[in-house]
Amino acid sequence: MKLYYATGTCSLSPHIVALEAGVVLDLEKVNLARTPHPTETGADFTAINPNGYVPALELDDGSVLTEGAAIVQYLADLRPESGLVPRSGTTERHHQQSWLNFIASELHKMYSPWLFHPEYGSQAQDVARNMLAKRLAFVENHLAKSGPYLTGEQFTAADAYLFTIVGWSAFTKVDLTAFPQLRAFMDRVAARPRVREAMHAEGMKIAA
Ligand SMILES: N[C@@H](CCC(=O)N[C@@H](CS)C(=O)NCC(=O)O)C(=O)O
Repeated sequence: MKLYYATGTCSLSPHIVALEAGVVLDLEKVNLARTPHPTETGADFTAINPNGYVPALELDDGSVLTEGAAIVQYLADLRPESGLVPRSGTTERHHQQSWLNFIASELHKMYSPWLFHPEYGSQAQDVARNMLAKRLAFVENHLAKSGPYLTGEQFTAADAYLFTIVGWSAFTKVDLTAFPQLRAFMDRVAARPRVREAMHAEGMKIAA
């Protein structure tokens, strides 16, 4: 299996989940700075994912699975004993999917593309930051009541995704000062050995 990734982007989430699950992946880096995006072996990434975005997971049967929320569930389901996602068909699994969808649609797609492209203008970026402040306050309250992780005591795929996306806050000037539970969550996840390993493998800066 091969994960197509770009350093520090949303593909960090499946990278973390694979390491936490003990699933061995080949990695192929995609250069998002060039269009169309080439991979590090010189392949045209749009031939792998026509939408041109990471993450994409090439399965052993040669098919390609896209969309981060689906990829993390696929990887975690390969190792059910890891507890990274609850068993399929359970209410707990539906809560996990609810979080993954919330992170994808309410957080991920609010940070990106809006806050990564100054050409959208400060008005659009202010709207995105205001909306994120509301959504992050919701996460803050939830962690205060039901933490330390999103679904309680167990670290899951949703936590890997939340960590990855909220990790963009400093770069995108999203202020986390009002969210102490969320900041503690970020420190907690950042301290996990497999999370550090994934970040190191991607060449990201790791807090001491
Ligand atoms: N809907 C996709 C979005 C993935 C996405 O936004 N990927 C970004 C990096 S975080 C990307 O590759 N952007 C480059 C591009 O769209 O050309 C998912 O949830 O996996």
